[in-house]
Amino acid sequence: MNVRTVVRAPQPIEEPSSFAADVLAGLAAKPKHISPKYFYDLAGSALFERITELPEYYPTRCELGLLQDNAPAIASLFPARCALIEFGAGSSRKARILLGAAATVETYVPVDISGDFLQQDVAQLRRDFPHLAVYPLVADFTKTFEPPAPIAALPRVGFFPGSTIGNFEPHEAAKFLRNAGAILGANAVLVLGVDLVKDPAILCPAYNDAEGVTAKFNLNLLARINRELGADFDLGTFEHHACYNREHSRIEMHLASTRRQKVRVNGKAVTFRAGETIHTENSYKYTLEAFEALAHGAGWSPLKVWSDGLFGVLALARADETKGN
Ligand code: AVJ
Repeated sequence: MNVRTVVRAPQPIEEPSSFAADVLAGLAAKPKHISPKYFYDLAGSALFERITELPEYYPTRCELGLLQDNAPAIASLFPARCALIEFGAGSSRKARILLGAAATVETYVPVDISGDFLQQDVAQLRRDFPHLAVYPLVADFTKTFEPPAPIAALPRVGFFPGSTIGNFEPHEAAKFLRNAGAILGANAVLVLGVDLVKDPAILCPAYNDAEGVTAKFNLNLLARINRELGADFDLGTFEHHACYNREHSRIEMHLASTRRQKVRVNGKAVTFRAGETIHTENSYKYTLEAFEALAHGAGWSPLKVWSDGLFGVLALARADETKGN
């Protein structure tokens, strides 16, 4: 098989029409909401890259530092001749840190719902890691999928960086972890990045940066709906709101209508009260204890944790594999 070919999962992947259907359903709901997975069109992905470089946005810097400082220790937990499966691989920047320290990884499988992003750096990866086989896989990792046939016999290590797990409701995060266990199988290790509960004086500016990049990122969702669904959102009449909800340990992002208005989306009228919001994202923050308890309930035992107090990188093992240890 040509490793430059994107392998399509045999399971049904997300239907192209679901963006329109999801947006219309979310705007008809009370309160209005749209899934954060729709932030990441080309413009949104570029804005997110800029967010990761903002002085206020600490998670990416913290995680890269933890991965760099501890790559040999993390890699030492990987089984020999394993496959590294990355869930939601946008760029392979973080995986490269692990791959550089883990000669034991034979195959790298970046999994993403968007084939465009996957194709991008496969060629460069192969040049940088000539002994590594790369099998990009287009699949929705919130559902189950079959790993590519060439890795059928290899023990697997999962990698889910970026605190992307924070976008899930806690029960969905548990479901993801159980699903990852089924995909990764026996002897699996899972390396996860998790953003931690902290002083709102640090949390809030990370989602309300002085330059307004996060506001642009949030508002791009309306621009995308205008572009792709022929809607007529006036971006000048919506404001970016981000606040920490202590009760639920999460940052919430909303788009607030500054006035009463009517918008047309895909031929349908959507009305807004003055101040009414569209809830666009939850970014859950965990204590290490709370996250370990969640993982435990989903069949994973903590092997080791690396943290700088702001962010955590956790290595988990399938609970059945550590029994009796
Ligand atoms: C990619 C989900 C981890 O929640 O911090 C950044 C997305 N939203 N700024 C996060 C995001 C606003 C990010 N995650």
